[in-house]
This record gives sequence, structure tokens and C-alpha cells, in this order.
Amino acid sequence: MPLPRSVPFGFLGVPLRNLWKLQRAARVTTACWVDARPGRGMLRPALHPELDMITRRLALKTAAVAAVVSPTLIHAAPAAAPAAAPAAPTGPFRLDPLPYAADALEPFIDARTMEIHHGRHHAAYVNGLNKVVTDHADLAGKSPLELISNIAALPETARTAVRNHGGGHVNHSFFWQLLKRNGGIPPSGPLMEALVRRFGTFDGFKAEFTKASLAVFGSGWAWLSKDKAGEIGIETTANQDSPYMGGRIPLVGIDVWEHAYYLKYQNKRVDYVNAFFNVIHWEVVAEKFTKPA
Ligand code: MN3
Repeated sequence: MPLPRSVPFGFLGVPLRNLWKLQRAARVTTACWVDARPGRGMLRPALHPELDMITRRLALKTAAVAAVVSPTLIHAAPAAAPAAAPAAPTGPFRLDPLPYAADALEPFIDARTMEIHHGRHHAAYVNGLNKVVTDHADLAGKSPLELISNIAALPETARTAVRNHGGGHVNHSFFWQLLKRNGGIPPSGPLMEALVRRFGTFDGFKAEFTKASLAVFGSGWAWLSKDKAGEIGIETTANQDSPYMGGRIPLVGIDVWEHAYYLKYQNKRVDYVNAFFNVIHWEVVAEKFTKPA
């Protein structure tokens, strides 16, 4: 469909003239986006180096408005949003959205850390796991949990990658579900009884858990986990190893990789661990505890 020479886009601040030429100059027919910042009402090639999240959002909004105002324009440049959106994982494993807003855990865990941790680190584990199964198609039908629960049974060429990326995917999926806004209210019932039996008091548990979290050298996790008989205990794992790899079930887990806290807490891991207790979703922990192994 031919494009008009001039499009009535005065509401952008600058009329978009010679749209057709601009598109040709960019050597793309669809991968253009509208830069709607004041004074910059123009088309740019999708991979322009100035591309950033803010302008992408503006472009999305503009495209949505333009879809109503000028179907002709959108027909000609329908890929404004998709071209600029981050690459979604391709493969059987998916990155679920956070179960709450990125700022839900403020001030204990800051929004920026959550965005990067989920949108980049966790996404990288999902992508990594998808890459493994492109080379090992027989593994694609298994769940991440199945994959990491019996690492030794995997082909040797897949083992390390599944351990790292599969572990990372399982651990982080667990971690987001474990946390909530206004969390930290101590549990009651059988879980509290088990904690008191094992650690003397609830504060005794917190002290032991904190000690274990600080003792992880380098990157890893500290856990409250239970064995098949339901006995609880504290353990630590290196890198993205999971209690599941040792046949135990994680109940509480804290990510002590620096990416989990460095933006806000820098080297003060102890402050992060203390803050973490304020966002634990103990109802979820209690469910995991009472669920038969
Ligand atoms: Mn992490």
C-alpha cells in the first residue's frame, strides 16, 4: 500500500514528512520505530544505538495511538514495537513474569535489582537451558525439575550446562515465589514447631540461616530444606546447585550471588540477609513443608 507523502502527525510535535524516503534510507520496510521524544518526531532504524527502554516504551505508546489515528501508517510500519522488544526465549522453557511488581519488595530488595535479576540473569538461565535442549532433543520433554533431579543420568555433554542453567532456572523460579510484599510474619503450626524443635527458637533459626548465608564463599545459595522423611536442616550450595540435586526439597532459599544484592547493599551481604527476612512469604514455606515429599 503506498504511503502518503505527509502524515498528519502534528500531535507528535513534528510532522512526519517523507516517511517513504526515510524508510527506504533505513533499508527496512517494517523495522522502524517512532521516536516521540520532544523535538525528535521522526523514524529511526530499529537498531539505532540510541535505542533504550524509555524510548521503546514511548514508541509503543505512539504506535498504539497511531493505530487508532492512522491505520495506513501502521500498515506500512507494523513492526515498530516487535523490532524494538527484547528477544523472547525460544524453546520449551519460558521465563514467567514476576508474580508481583518489581518494586513490591522495596525497600528491602530494590526494583532495579529485581528487574535485572529477573529480566537478565534469570532470562539467561532460561535461554541457556533452551540452548542445551536444541543439542539434546530427547531432554526437551522433561521439566526443569526432572532435569536437575538426576544430573548423573544425563548425557555427559549436557550435564554441566543443565546443572548451571537448569539449576539457575529452578532456583530463581523458586525464589520469586518465596518472596512477597509485607512478608516476614513468622509461621505458626507444624512448621514453627519443627523450627523450634531444630533451632530452639525462631530467632535461633534466623541466626543459623544468617550464619550459613554469610559462609557461602563466592556465588551460591543458603537453604532451609527438608529430606524425604520431613526432617528440616540448613545447607548451602555453590553456584546454581539446588537441594533437589541431593534429594532434598528446598523450603527457604536465599540467593547470595552478588547480582542479587550488590546494587543496593554492595559488599554488605549481612544487611541483605537481614532485609531478606522481611519479605519471606512464610505461608508458601509452610505449604511446602506440609506437602508430602
Ligand atoms: Mn540470582
